[in-house]
Amino acid sequence: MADAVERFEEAARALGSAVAVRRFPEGTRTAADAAAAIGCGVGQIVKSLVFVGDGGAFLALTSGSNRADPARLALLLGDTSPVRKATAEEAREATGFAIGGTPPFGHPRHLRVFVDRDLMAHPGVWAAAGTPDSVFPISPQDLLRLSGGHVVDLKVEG
Ligand code: 5CA
Repeated sequence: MADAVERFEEAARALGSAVAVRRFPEGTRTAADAAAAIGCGVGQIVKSLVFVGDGGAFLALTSGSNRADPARLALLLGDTSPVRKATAEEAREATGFAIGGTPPFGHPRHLRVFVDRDLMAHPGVWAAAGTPDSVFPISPQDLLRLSGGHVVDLKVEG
């Protein structure tokens, strides 16, 4: 099986983007781990969170310093029932990658994507590149374009 980073790099290339992946042996599994390894603010880490609503799985690209609010996400979708976090198995099925390494785009099938407005305030952000030890830098504008996402207010306030 091809390394998941190679799969992601190939998928990014197919979208017309050359990503510069960096690997950290100490691990980047969580936003805090990634920020510590990179030496950036945790708010600059993109959490690629898979949720499940009435219409199936979708993605909430959430700043590392925020929590995604399931009630807000349900409102954005127009769902009547609350959304829930995907199980590890559902997340892999939806994105083709395991939790902890889920990239924000380059998935085998189309997923609806919401982008946390707070990510747009940074000159650059970092996201997972397929594995729990890989990340790549990207501008928020390119993140938006390549993910096909929509900027929304999705965080838990307060
Ligand atoms: N590599 C880092 C930052 S680039 C990363 O992928 N972070 S993350 O936040 O996008 O992925 C971890 C998230 O996966 C956790 O915040 C949590 O929401 C979710 N998660 C972790 N373990 C499980 C699990 N067993 N089942 C469902 N979701 C999980």
